[in-house]
Amino acid sequence: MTLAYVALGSNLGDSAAQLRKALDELAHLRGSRLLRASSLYRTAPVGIRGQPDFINAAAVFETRLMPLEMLEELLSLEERFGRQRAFLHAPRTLDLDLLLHGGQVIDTPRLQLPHPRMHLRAFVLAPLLEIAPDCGIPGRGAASAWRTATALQRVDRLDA
Ligand code: PH2
Ligand code: MG
Ligand code: MG
Repeated sequence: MTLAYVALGSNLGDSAAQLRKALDELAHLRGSRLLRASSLYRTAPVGIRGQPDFINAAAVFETRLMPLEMLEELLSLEERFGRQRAFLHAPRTLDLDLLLHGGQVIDTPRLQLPHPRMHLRAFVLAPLLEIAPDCGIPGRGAASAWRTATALQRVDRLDA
């Protein structure tokens, strides 16, 4: 069994409701056990202009799925939530990004692990550190060490 970390995001429709529903679905992810899910966070868009705020969260699983199998499961869940890909970074009902899968380092067009930008994004780090304060990123060191570098990115935890 391997620990796998997933980032959730949405900025189209009722994003908070969609993330809560996605977490309910992820509790039944094939070959996996959802160990912990973070709070929801309202976050300023990063690398995108003129879009609404996002709701973001993170979850950690124990899984027997291989990384590409897990990716396929996540993409099919995005589709069931009506994800459209009109253009790069188009507003989305649900985005599920595989961040880490054990200590695996993978660099293929289909999948990169660890997620190549996770350490630069407060919307990933804040929820991730809530559920895994000691989380390490292969090749980057402690996730917590990157939080200061992202301190200017707005992330607000929503009330439970
Ligand atoms: N996702 C992106 C790009 N920018 N910004 C925020 N705040 N939240 C996201 O989930 C997000 C983003 C690409 O997937
Ligand atoms: Mg993403
Ligand atoms: Mg994605």
